[in-house]
Amino acid sequence: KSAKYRSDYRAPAFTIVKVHLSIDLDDHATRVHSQLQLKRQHPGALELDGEHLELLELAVDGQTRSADSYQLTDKQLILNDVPDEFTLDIITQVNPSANSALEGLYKSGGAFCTQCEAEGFRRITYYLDRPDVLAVFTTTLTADREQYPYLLSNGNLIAEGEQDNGRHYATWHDPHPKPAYLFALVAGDFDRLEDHYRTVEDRDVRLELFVDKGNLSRATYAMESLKRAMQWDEERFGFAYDLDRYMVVAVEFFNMGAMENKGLNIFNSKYVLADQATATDWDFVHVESVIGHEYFHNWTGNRITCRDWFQLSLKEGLTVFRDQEFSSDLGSRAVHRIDAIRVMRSFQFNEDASPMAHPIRPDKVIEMNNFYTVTVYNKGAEVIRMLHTLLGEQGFQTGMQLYRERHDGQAVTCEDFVAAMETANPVDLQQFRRWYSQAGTPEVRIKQNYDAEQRTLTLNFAQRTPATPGQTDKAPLTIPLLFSAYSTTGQRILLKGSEQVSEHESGSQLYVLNDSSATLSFDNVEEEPVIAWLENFSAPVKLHASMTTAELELLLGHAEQEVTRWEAAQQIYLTCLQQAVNVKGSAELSETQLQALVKVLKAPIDNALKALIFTLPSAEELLEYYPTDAPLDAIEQAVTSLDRALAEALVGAFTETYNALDDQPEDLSGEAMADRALRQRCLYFLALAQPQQYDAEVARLALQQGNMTVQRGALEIAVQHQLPCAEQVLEEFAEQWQDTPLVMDKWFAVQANALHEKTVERVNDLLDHPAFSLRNPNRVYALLASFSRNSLRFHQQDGSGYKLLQRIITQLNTLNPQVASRLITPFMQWRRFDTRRQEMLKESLLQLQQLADLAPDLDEKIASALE
Ligand code: BAL
Ligand code: ZN
Repeated sequence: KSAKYRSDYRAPAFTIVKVHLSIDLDDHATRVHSQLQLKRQHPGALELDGEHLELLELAVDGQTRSADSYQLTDKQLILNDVPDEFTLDIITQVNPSANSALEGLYKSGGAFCTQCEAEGFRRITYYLDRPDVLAVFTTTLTADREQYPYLLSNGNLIAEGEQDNGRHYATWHDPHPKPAYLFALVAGDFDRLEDHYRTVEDRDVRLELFVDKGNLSRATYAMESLKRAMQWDEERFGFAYDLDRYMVVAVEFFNMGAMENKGLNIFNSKYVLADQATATDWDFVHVESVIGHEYFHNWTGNRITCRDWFQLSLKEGLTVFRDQEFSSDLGSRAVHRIDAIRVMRSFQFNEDASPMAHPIRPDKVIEMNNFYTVTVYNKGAEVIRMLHTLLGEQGFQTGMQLYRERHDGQAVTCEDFVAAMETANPVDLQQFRRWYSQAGTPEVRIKQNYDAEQRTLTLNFAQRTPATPGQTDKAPLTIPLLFSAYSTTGQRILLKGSEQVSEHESGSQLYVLNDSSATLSFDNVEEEPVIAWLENFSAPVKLHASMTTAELELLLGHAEQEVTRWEAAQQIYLTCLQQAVNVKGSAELSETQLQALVKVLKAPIDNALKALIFTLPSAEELLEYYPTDAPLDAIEQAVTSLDRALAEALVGAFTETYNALDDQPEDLSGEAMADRALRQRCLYFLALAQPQQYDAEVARLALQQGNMTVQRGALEIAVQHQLPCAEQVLEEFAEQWQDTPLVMDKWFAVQANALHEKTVERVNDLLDHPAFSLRNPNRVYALLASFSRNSLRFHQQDGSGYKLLQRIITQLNTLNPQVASRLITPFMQWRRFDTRRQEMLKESLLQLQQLADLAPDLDEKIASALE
């Protein structure tokens, strides 16, 4: 596969006005008759995409074409000699049962389903498989009636009926022109949950959720979430739903989380099925946010779509921002913000520092599937959030409305979005646009100077973005810095007198750094303030503000913004951890730090926030600070010793907190979830400090059915701390849940995440477990993606982690390249480690590169890693 460049965009010679698909579903030989109405837009041949297809017939305006009148390759069907407007009939055949890549049409369990984004439709029929070709689809599905009672596709059902051979058919019509990536079909036997929603425009929408038989009771939370999402989008963005039906189908085999196909979302079952017994509190949160995310795509993605795949962040960055706001408006804003910040710091900064670093709008792509990344999605959302910070809620919404007025029904670019925001607001976003074109994590340095005699405060700012592959010279970015200043007694102070600083609607003050260096001065400042910078993570940057521990303790105890308190705790931990790494010793917390933390535990603040404050930075977050020759052993010692130091010093406070919190297994309220999260953190530390004393309690909770948050949490503690009960508990838990794959995934993940040295061997053994299968992406993610993120064990000195993952990637290369490609991430940064590890990692990459039939997904990443 060759590289494509953003700058090479050309509109296609033809567009497709209408398409009628007749799909005769069969496990091994599905016949697809596609009738296209084509219309010329530019000179040139008609170049249709198609892969893994058997062409049976081709006719132009009803006249059969012989094989010498077209060119057929394994990727394209090219017709040169065609009229400017004509009808093209194509009959092809595919084998859904042989499709283990799960792109195009495939079987998931007993059902047929599709995944077309980004380029899966070309595995169903020859087509102009690109997002700037918008066609009106009519789809007729035919299948065996008994096996496949439900036949679903996009839009509205316009006809259905029986055939005399035991088969039946259904015809669907979607009035909204759409690109092929939003096409979907499902055929199968399901349990169905129905509800209704009346939109603000008075449309009665029938909502239907399809799940595997026997799972109906686990679908209600998703349905409630859907109704909340529909209402929220009307209220906050003014977007109402536009069809009479909205269907969601949950399937067992799915590469991604879910897919926003018009009117017919297809979901990975893990983001639909949830009840208290089998799903954790975070699972419920994820169900709500993914249901929201796919629903919000109806406007940001479907009605207004992408011109080309380089613009993916146009819909994904914006829709992630929207789903984050949805979760924050409905739940705890701070908790959701902290979650998003952790994703950025643990994964996106890492990607920015890797050979696959790319801007949120990439310039060069070989395999599009490789660009569904934390950069395009999560950094993309941070870029939208910065616009929101700069423009304010009202300005942002005015921009959104103009974007909609200008582009409804079109396939557009990121530039079109920024231009709408700019026209709708009195702002020049010329420099801001660099966020779309520059890769890498900017670093911001802030120095503070207080002259007590003159009572002046001087702040010096500098920004710099390190070079990334193919981009050596970086220009300064527009960086919104939210901040709050505090007196030494913890009183909020407003820094006044600078035109460049404004009061922001979030409650913080705002300074926008535009230049590579800048200075701000303030007169009449009574005392040297303690300043919390980058509040709410107001820009996706690394901040160096050299705060003292005393200043951080003050912010931990007094900051008005909850996220700032959490941030102060993280900085305290990180400073301890880095000191320990530097001396290759154990991490320690000072008496004042411990006291400050005990105060947090007793303070009248949200228990969910407390739980997060008592969640220490991971080894992966710490690794970010060591771009070369990463001291893995010292990091392991630092991380484990800090856990222990905190556990042992705070036994009393943890015991008191643990005993005071109620266990309310039935309650799904935010408050009950927060209590469970804090109880879990306390138990984690208590079982570490007093393993014998807590062994029985942990075992009891891990096996007591009723609330999966509690059960999984206890299981994790048993395994992580290798409590005496661990093996017994693992065995009995597996017996309890052997028939519930999504719960078994937790069981796999807990073992793959464990920091202790037996993990590699255990993961190896689990590959043979009857509940495991390489064919199901959820199983692979649970066991192997978890393991690939467990840096300390993956990089184990003897190289056994490397060998294990290399073996799996080799198998998945042919089975499911998209999933294989996700697992290769930890190999990419091989240059960051010591010589011995570098040699082993490089050898694995070289061996993978030699594979016969190496998938383009892997080829692109390996080539960039070795460049
Ligand atoms: N469009 C792919 C899945 C998602 O981001 O919603
Ligand atoms: Zn999305």
